[in-house]
Amino acid sequence: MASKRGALIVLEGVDRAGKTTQCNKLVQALIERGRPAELMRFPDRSTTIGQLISAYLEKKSDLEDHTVHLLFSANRWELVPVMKKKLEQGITLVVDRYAFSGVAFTSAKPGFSLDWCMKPDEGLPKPDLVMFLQLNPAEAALRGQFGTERYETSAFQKAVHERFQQLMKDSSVNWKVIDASQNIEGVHNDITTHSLNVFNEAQNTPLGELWR
Ligand code: NYM
Repeated sequence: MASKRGALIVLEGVDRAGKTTQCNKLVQALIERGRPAELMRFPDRSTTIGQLISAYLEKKSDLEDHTVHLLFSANRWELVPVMKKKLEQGITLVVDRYAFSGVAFTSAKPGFSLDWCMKPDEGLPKPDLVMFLQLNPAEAALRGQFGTERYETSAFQKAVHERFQQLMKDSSVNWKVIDASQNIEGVHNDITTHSLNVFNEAQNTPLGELWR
């Protein structure tokens, strides 16, 4: 009998919602429970495409808005073979941002529809679970100064937050909203519970295609 596939679990949210901390803690918790798990993050700045994106985010280069949107998407597609292989091997992937960040951030710019932004990511491996770390922009602001990368302003983050709320209306995606204003352990417990609940289903259904 073929071995059971891993689950594809994504964490999303506005900047400073605690995604990276929680992704690391979730990987650790899954491994401790005997479930092989690995962390991935997008953008993956280590590839050639990722380096173009990184320079753009660090404001070392300028890129036209459609172009950079397509680069973010290409950066996901180039990792798809690796993702599929790991999932087939039974490894669960915990992913720090995915296509939802891609759509929320670009569509927060003037002149970009959600529909246009979603197209390039159509057909990506579909997450079994997407957890949105909900933190309103005012609470995020209380967590200290924004960094210096592109998009790190409160006005832009507010627009991104609104786009995420629109994306979450799509019932074809298994969204769970997590209250990210709790302490780190509280958020972690919620995330772990949702993740463990999704395993059975993931193991017994083939990997789907996003937005198809
Ligand atoms: N970002 C991230 C996008 O604009 N589009 C995308 O497709 C993805 C995955 O990049 N502000 C933005 C969101 C963040 C920035 O992310 C870098 P991080 O997690 O800070 O490295």
